Amino acid sequence: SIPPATQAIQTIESVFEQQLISEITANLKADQKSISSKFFYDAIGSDLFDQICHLPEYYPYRTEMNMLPKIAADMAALVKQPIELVEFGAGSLTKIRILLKSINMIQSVVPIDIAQTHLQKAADALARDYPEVAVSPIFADFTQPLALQSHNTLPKLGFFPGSTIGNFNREFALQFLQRIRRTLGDNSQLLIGVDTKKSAQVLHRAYNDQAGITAKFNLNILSHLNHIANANFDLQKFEHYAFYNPHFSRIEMHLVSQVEQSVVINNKPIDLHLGETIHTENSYKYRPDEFIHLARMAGWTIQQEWLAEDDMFSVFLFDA
Ligand code: AVJ
Repeated sequence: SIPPATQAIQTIESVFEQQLISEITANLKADQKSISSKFFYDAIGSDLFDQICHLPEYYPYRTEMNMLPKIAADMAALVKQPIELVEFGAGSLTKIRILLKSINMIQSVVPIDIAQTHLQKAADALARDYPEVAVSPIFADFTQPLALQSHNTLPKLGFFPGSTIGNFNREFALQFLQRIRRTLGDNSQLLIGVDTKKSAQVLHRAYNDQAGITAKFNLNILSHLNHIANANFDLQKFEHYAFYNPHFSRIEMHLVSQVEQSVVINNKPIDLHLGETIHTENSYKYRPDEFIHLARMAGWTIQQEWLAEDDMFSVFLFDA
């Protein structure tokens, strides 16, 4: 028979899954249908995202990566006591590695990500390469409140690169920044990468690449739902559509229904009209002063700011 501890974990997991499925169906019944961006990241989606990062049109990843060695060197001079690095949405841990290379005061690393297998592999590899650093991955949806069961009293450095904060609307971004300030504690700092406002054409191209990888990434969210929410989306009946909405300073990604259709999800039908869209992602862009203002409203004090050439990307260090 199954030992009690295992049973308890299974119960928690299925409650978690049921909550996710209710959330998914509710959003697909709304006036403007939507699927939360966090569902992009199944194994295939995580791989496709890594491919997006290496596309010529997708400047945010490349630009931030080119900034990080200098940022890490500047940080190394600032960090004079042992710290714990906590990354929200850690993915493949490529960026953590750049920080570890320069900031030798990082004694412990807590990467948080929703893509379990992807993170487990990356965390194992990191632990092998840095045997002196404690690596404690957390598999969680970091958009939900989350307690860090602190296994030490080290001051925390929060790390939220890649402009993932751009997925949140302003209200939720503010709430998130407030919440992680509480989670990380009074002594903490936050290093965060934010994409900037720029030419609408440059933005448009970054989400409409020639190779069609972003389209695949967008469509793959449907195949992920087919697996986790018992849905029957036919990917052939949807088209990738991404555009810059200057009124909200955000890229919007949608999936446009190419026909009148009915999709079944968790045994319930969802009707889609020809041309109706499912909104899958927002990617908000901020002027540096706007973002500093938002962070200040959440209780964070600006410590240092790094801007890429032509202000293509921004990285900020805040004190709690
Ligand atoms: C991971 C949220 C920063 O918004 O640019 C890339 C995701 N979507 N191409 C972004 C994404 C389409 C990316 N973030």
